[in-house]
Amino acid sequence: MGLTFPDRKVDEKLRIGVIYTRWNAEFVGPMFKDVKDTLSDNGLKEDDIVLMQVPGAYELPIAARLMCASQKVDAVVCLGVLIKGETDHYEYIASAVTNGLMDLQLTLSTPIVFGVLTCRDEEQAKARSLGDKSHAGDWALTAIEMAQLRKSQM
Ligand code: DLZ
Repeated sequence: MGLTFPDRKVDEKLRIGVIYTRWNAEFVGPMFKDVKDTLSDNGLKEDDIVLMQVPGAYELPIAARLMCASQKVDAVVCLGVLIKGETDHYEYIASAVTNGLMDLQLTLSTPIVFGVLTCRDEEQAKARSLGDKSHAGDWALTAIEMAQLRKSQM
């Protein structure tokens, strides 16, 4: 069950972007730390991790587009937490972000890792952003693997 990664050393220069939201910062913060720590543990230098903060998840696609256009990143990880409220707002934002990020990576040929949690409540957000159930470290490894794949094909 779950995902395994090839035992691959980062012996080439990779630049990876991490875009993260201020909305639900108490849950996004730990995911951000896991992603950054995992990138560093796998050989990325501080200067090669490009950071950008945005207000909410809805801003992730445009921020990713701007970052890809200006920073020459090999892959981007987008981090956010959407928590279902009483209206349908959540559904609109979740599908706009999901579709926006997928369209963007296919258009730009720059891998964009989907690190956006869609949660029914704060309890679930806490469980998925902290501890054993968090996938944030895997998102960093996915970004490295996809950045290397992109480099090998360009
Ligand atoms: C408006 C809104 C709501 C209701 N919920 C969330 C959320 O759970 N997570 C999140 O990242 N952002 C939320 N936002 C803000 C939108 O993503 C966006 O920032 C605003 O609609 C402005 O475009």
